[in-house]
This record gives sequence, structure tokens and C-alpha cells, in this order.
Amino acid sequence: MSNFSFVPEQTDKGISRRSLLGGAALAAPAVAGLALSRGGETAVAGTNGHGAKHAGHSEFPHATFAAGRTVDHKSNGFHPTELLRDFDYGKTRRLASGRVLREWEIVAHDREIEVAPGVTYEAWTYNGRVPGPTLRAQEGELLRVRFVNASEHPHTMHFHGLHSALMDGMPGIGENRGGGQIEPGEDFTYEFDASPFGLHLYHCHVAPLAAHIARGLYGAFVIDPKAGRPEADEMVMVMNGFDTNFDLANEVYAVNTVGFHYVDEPIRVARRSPVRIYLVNVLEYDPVNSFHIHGNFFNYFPTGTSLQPTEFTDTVIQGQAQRGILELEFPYDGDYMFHAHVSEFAELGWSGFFRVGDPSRMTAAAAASMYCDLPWGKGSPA
Ligand SMILES: [Cu+2]
Repeated sequence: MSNFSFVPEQTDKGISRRSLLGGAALAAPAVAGLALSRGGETAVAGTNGHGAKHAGHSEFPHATFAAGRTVDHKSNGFHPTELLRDFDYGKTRRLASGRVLREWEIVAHDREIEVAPGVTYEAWTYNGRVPGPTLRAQEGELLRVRFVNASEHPHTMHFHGLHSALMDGMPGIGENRGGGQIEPGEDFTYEFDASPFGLHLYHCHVAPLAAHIARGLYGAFVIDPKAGRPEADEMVMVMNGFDTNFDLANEVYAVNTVGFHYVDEPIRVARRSPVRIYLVNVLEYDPVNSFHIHGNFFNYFPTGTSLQPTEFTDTVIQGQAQRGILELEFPYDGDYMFHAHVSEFAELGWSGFFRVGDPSRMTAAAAASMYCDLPWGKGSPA
């Protein structure tokens, strides 16, 4: 693995995430089986990112954790490709006032999930998945979320949005009215108006907060404007990470939990057709995250609270809980990478591809431009 010859950093809690890029990590039990490789081969020194590296069983000389292996989606109980376009609209009924009441039931469970091939993590989940369901409502509705805590730990659901303190999912507030911290076996129903329209999130707010969030208790929360948004192929991307050895730094980075999933299964989209991405950053232990797309630009709507974009760009930075809506179209067929432009995150799983139309119709120039910017395609960093 001399192509990724970082010097392993020893911490008092064991091996750090940087050592994963070396190979010393293979000795760490919590990350056993996690190896960074390129396509069908292990990393080789002296590659130039083009040419000979196209050999191997995979289509691309892309990075992955363990060539030819994927996580067991069935045992995880969720599949990142399906989760991408899975919006949970709950159940609705019309109240006597004529207003729509929208209801969900969310259950917290402790559950082991596989975040990279062979790398399991003792997650805490909403409805058994990480991220939790993408709750979707329309501006002005009355929302009711019955939260049942079937976990062995106390949790809450803290929504971003406009609501009263009692509905804030905040330990210590409203404890005498059934709210605040929800103990194992207890339940509580949050009720609030769908406001403001935009892209929000929810997460547990029990201390230690970083641990409760990092374990997987978060999800996206979409409130559509009354008039809706223009028709598009819509998808949700929750940028997250996993501290698999509990040293307060992440070993695996991803969009929708499974590192390199959208490299192994590129996201299929139609050419010259609107795509809308609901992008949320919930990453713990790192101050910023980012999203960058190759060969394209997008309109960016921070928090989705305005119908006017603030920026036309190819890269956006988000701190934790920042989120925004991206709108774009792909003018050319082919495979287009998207990844964190924090190269370390990209190399540890936060990378993927869009597969536009028929990739066999892409030009040689397009193919070259796709690969020459790979952070791991420039030879040894040493
Ligand atoms: Cu919690």
C-alpha cells in the first residue's frame, strides 16, 4: 500500500483514522477487514491515474474499501440506493378545520450496521435505519410525530424548525409534561406546524450530544413550499461518518452511511433532465464537510428557504446541521464523480458517481477529465 504511505499516528486510544490509509489499520480489531484498494487491485506506487491502472475486475481504477466486496444491505435493513429517493410522507387526514394533519411513528432501536465491507458499528437508529427516514410535509400542515424509545438509552427527537419549547426534544424542558428526555420504554408525541418551508433535519439531543448524533440518530426533514417546486428527479444525501473505534475521530465517511456505495452503484440519472438534491451535513467530530461535483455546476439554495438560488457553483461547504438544495442537469452522457472536497474524507468513503444516460456514449475527453482529478490518482502523496 505504498501509494498511501501516510505515517500511522498512534493515539492513546489506539490507531487513528489516518493510519487506515497506511495498512497498519488491518491490525486494529474494530476495523478488521477494512482495506483501501483501487479497482480490482491493491494500491500500487507510481500510478499516474491514467493508463495501466485500468486493469482489474472493476470498470474504474476507483478507490473502494475492499475490492469486490459490498456490505450486506439485507442485514442492514436498508439500501443506500433505495434510501436516496425514499421520502416518508406519513399518514394524512383532514381536520374539521380543513387543515391537513400529517402523522408519523418513529421508533428508536439499537442496531448493528455494516458501514464498509466487514466493518460493523453499534448504531442507534430511528426506525432501524441510518439516516432515519426522510420526513416530508407541506408548509402549513399540522405535524404529529409519535416517538417511541425502544433503545436501551434515553433519546429525543429534536427538530429544526419553528415550534414551542415543549416540542423541542430538549432534555430538562417539559419533563413534567411528558416531554424532555424520553427514557427507554417511554414515548412522546411531538406536535408542531410545518414551518418554514425548506430543508431541515432532526436528531437526538441527549448528552453527550456528539455521541448520540454520531451513533446514527438523525434524518432529513423536508417541508415543501405550498406551491411546490418544479418537477425533478429528487434525492436525499445525508453526509455522515462513523467513529468505528470510538477515538472521537471518524474512520469511515459517507453519503447515506455506506462508504463508497455510490462508487459501487452509481446513481442513475437521465441526461438533460432536472435533478434536485436535498443535501444535509450531520458529520460529527470534523468541523466542515463539503460536496463537489465533476463536469457540472448547480444552483444552490441554502436551507431551501428561498426559491431563489444564492449561488451557481460546483462546490459547497457545510458545517454540521447546515443543509441546502442543489438543482442541476447533466448535459452529457457518462459517469460523473461527486465527493467531499476534503480529500481525506473522499479517500475514506465519501465519494460516488452519477451515471448519466448511456456512459458508452461519453467522449474520451470526458473520461479523462473524470479521472485526472481523483485525489488518489496523482501518485504518492509522500
Ligand atoms: Cu440519543
